Amino acid sequence: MNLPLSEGLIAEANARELYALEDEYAALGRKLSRTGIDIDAIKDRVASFSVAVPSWGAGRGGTRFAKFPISGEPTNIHEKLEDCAVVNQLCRATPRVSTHFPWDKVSDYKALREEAAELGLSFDAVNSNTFQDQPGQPYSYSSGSLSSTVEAVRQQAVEHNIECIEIGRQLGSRDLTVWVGDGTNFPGQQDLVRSLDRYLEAASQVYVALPDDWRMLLEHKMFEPAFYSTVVSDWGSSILAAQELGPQAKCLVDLGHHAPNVNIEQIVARLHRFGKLGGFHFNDSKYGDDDLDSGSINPHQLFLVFNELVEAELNPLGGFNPSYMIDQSHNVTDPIESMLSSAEAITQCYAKALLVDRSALHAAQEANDTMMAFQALRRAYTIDVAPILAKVRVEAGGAIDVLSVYRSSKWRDRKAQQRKAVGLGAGIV
Ligand SMILES: [Mn+2]
Repeated sequence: MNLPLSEGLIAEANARELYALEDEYAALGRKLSRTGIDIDAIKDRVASFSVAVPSWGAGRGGTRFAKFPISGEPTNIHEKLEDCAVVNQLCRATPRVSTHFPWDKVSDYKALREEAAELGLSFDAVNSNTFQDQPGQPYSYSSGSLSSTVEAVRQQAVEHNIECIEIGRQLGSRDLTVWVGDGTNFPGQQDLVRSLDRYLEAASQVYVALPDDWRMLLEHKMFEPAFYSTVVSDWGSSILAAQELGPQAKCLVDLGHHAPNVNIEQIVARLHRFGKLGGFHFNDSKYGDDDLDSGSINPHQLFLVFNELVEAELNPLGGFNPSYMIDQSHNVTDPIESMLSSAEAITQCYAKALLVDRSALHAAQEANDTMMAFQALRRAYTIDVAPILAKVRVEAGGAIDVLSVYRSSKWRDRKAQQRKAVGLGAGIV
């Protein structure tokens, strides 16, 4: 393996922090043991948690209006993998990268898989793209893709998804995530029933191309780029589509793809109840699909989502193996720093959810003791789990203080000398 940052740099920085960390970890361990919790057992479960990062998250995103690139930003999948490897080397919680096609196209996927392995990475879900046109593409997706009224357009979108599966097989992926931008901007623009019929018929052609051990993850989104209606608009449409397609079709919940103030943790619980929760995209939101950094606006909601995910883990109902991924647009930060900070926020909420006294919670729920049920959650949420996460990182070879080590590595400055500049232009949404 050939990791991008100097191991000596990380070890030296850790050595300066280690005494304080051991002291804080021991104090937290004593506090938790008074309520019957073994901190080392929690630490082991946190160590086995991971979340994928998206290849596109390594670049500066943008809004519909503009993108402001930074020097040293990655310009191709090879450079993106390097940056993802920096994130994982420091935080040790993001060992998989989710690819997106055609953005990450290369001529040799076997070689790409080896290149990733050399950086300590493997590949997560493959994401298809039928929401924008590519140069030389025979048909436009301007009026939809899998739900288009034009058969040749639907066929082109089906073939692209099947090509993504083929690429994913070579990369070692086992999930195809399908989000379509299909929808309408005007009442009456399309028939709301027939457009869903066309989507289901085309999606079933993708479904039958799935290898037996693959899943098709359907990602719904309420609006944008279509602003009146979208074909797979909400978790209701998503679960109905997944049920119609078959057992390998599951629903993927993106935190930003709902109506404002929707109870997302309840959606998680519902989808799990019917065996259809396949994946989760982490980000945060103030107004809509803002794609802000995870936990930056509403960390309590993130905790409540993890509370349901941990319940699902403990009660798998015949199978629970969700694909977790960070899905954010880093418009004003160094993407590596945002992914480090987000991986920390996500893992913190997982750790806090593990600290919930489940028997006290369930007993209070059964007895209709509202306040004690709420307090079971509140007690766990208010515990500072930072020492557990830092201990997990340091034991896996990562950094205690990820951001400070990243900055002292001068990675971005060095890459600014080596990488070609990214052009200005519109952002990705
Ligand atoms: Mn998403």
